[in-house]
Amino acid sequence: MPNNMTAAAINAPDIAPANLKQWVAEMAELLKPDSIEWYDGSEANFQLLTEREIAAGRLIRLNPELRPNSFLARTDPGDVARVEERTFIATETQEETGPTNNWRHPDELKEELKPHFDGSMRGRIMYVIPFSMGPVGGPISYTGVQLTDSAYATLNMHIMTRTGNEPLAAMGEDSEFVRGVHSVGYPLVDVDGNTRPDTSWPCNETKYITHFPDTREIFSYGSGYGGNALLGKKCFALRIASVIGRDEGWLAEHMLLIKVSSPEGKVTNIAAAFPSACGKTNLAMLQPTIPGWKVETLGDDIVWMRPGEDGRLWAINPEAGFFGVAPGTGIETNPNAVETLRENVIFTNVALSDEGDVWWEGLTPEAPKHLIDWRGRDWTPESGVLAAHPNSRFTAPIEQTPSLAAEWDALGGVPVDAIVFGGRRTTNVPLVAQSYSWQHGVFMGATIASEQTAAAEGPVGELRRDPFAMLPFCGYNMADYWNHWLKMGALLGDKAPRIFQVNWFRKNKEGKFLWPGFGENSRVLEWISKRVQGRASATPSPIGNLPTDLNIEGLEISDETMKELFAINPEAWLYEADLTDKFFEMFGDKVPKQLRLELLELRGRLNRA
Ligand code: GTP
Ligand code: SPV
Ligand code: MN
Repeated sequence: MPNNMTAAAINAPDIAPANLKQWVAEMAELLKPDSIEWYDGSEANFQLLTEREIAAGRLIRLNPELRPNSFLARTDPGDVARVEERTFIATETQEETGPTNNWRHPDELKEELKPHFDGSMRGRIMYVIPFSMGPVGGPISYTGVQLTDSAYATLNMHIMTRTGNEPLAAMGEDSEFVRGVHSVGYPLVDVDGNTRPDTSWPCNETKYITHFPDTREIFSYGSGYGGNALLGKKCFALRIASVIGRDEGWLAEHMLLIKVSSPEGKVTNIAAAFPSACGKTNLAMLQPTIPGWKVETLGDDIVWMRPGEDGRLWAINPEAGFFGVAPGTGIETNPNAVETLRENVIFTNVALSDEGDVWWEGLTPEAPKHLIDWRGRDWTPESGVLAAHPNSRFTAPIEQTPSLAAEWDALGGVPVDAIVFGGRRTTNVPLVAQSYSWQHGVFMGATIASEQTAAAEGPVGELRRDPFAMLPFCGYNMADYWNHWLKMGALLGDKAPRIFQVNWFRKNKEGKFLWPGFGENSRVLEWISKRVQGRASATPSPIGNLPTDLNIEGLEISDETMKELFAINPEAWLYEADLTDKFFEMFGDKVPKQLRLELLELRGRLNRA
């Protein structure tokens, strides 16, 4: 690529706006790719890239009879999850990003990144991916453009977002867009022109997942995996969008979105925030076990919510696909997900069967006799290692979901009736509780703790605070974010959704789950729906209103277990309150006084219990 990029070399389609072409040219000068291709979002373009990747040995086509138009990718064993330690937010002051994010000054970070990105695409194709988060042209939607040297990332973006000519044509001259630059950091040609062969999963040991909220830019380097590389997802739709939401008066959240219908046809739309790998996809596709109730899928990972003209909170799922955790997804636990995966899927780090299909722990009760594991090695049930990586994933189009709600791509979204916070808690936290107010609900969300999962590098199982399930995803100071939530509540007034907390993961002394979970969670959804409609009853407890009429008909569960599921131990909770104090200390005087008041009141209720 010549240093002075000519208009022809940019290879831009006629419809591309001038400011976009200008930016692509500037970036190409830095990245120095061999060539530039604009992704047009068509099936033909998708096929072209899959064929290229198969020929290069970076993608395996699965048996078309068993899994049509589906593919398997195996990553480098060092590139299997989000890297929170290497995720940065760049703002003028450290105070803006707060104590839960890695901070850098924008100028310093750009300087630091430059040598890494300089020539990082040598010998490669740079794909230009225009995309829309949310339906193209919707009032809550936003446009982004990702530059990437990864065909894998491009193919995943095709499934996860609305890509190509449609969002490009809707851009208009000088319109705003979020700029995302992604490089795996494995150039095939060096400065002197020496070439080297590609690997089956190019990446770099040095990784940078960086965000510049003020200029709405993302620079991601060194990883090809998931949220590190699909820039529309966590980088844009959560970290950058949370800042846009703060400035414009809306919310960008790590939530699923479902439409729950009662037997009488009464609809409750529910948004729920659970940390990574804590059951969002499962709840989003839940098949109720209780007669007459229906749950329909709107989204499983990200929700954008904005007050509508009617004063209610309206929500969209900005994505168009699922990037879901494979292990534990089976016919018993999530039949809708299994059905969603029948074709047109990219699987990453799952096992390959001898028939050319996929397998992972939990797909079927019994493992096949022989597999190729996620690292490409022979595997048998006696191998003593996992066949699929614990954070192995599927990328599948949302439209393939049997439980998909008709409103899933409605331009303005759906009105939200209830917001639910959850986490993975072995102890203390009851199956379900309702907050006493919006303010108390924000306190619930702000103080959620959860046991860490394999979705990010780090100590699996360790209990950590994950406020609003947004710890790794909030693009600004978490205390300011709580304040933003409080302000949104004041704005919504009595039209604000009701707020609940749930926990499917409480265990007994023997370490067994107390609650059957999965489809049976519909019983909790029923109670939440009825509470919203004023048709269910509750009794106050120190931590919130607990159900007195949870429907457990047909469920084999002892009175004792039910008691254990809802037990509130004041001492244990007072200890948690002390931990909350410590947690709040991190944010100093930025913690909204309303939340300090809620903590005081919680302690009061616990001391009286
Ligand atoms: P991200 O995509 O990482 O944001 O996560 P997610 O919240 O969508 O995760 P997902 O739904 O894929 O969570 C999967 C894990 O949660 C699997 O290990 C499931 O077995 C487990 N899980 C989901 N629902 C339940 C439940 O009701 N009970 C129990 N015990 N486990 C559950
Ligand atoms: C999560 O970790 O919450 C995910 C997967 O949804 S990733 O897109 O990799 O962040
Ligand atoms: Mn997620």
